[in-house]
Amino acid sequence: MLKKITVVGIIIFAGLIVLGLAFYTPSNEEETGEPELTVKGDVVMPTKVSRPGCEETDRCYIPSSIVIDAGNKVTWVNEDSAFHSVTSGFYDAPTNLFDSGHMNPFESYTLAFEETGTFDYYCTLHPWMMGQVIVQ
Ligand SMILES: [Cu+2]
Repeated sequence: MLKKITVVGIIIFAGLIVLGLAFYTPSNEEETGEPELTVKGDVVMPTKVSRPGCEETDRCYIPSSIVIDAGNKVTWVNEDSAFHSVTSGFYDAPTNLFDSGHMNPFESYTLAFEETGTFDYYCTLHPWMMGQVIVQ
C-alpha cells in the first residue's frame, strides 16, 4: 500500500514537471534575445574592440575623450561580449590612479573626479584601447 502511494506520488510529481516545462517561457530571452542594458554609460566600450582596428577611428571607447567638471562622475559601460578594463595611464606606463579590473559584458564602472587635469586610461587586455577624461 505504501509502495503504491509512493509510485502514484512520483507519477504526479513527474507530470507536474512536464506541465511546468510546457508552460514555462523565459520572458527576457524571448523578447530581445540578449540581456537588457540597465545602466546608461557616459563612455561605452562597443562591440568587437577586443581586436585591433578601433584605434584607427578612435572608437575603442566612445567617446574616446570626455570633458567633465571637477566633482562629477564618469560611468563606463562594457557593451562588448569580451572583458575590458578602464585603467589609468598607458599600457607601458600605468599611473595607478584607478583601475576597474576586468569588466564583464554589460558591467559598468563609475568614478568621481575631484581634481582637474587630463587622465589617460587604457584597457589592460587590449593595449590599443585608449581614452582620456579631461576634468576642468
Ligand atoms: Cu579591452
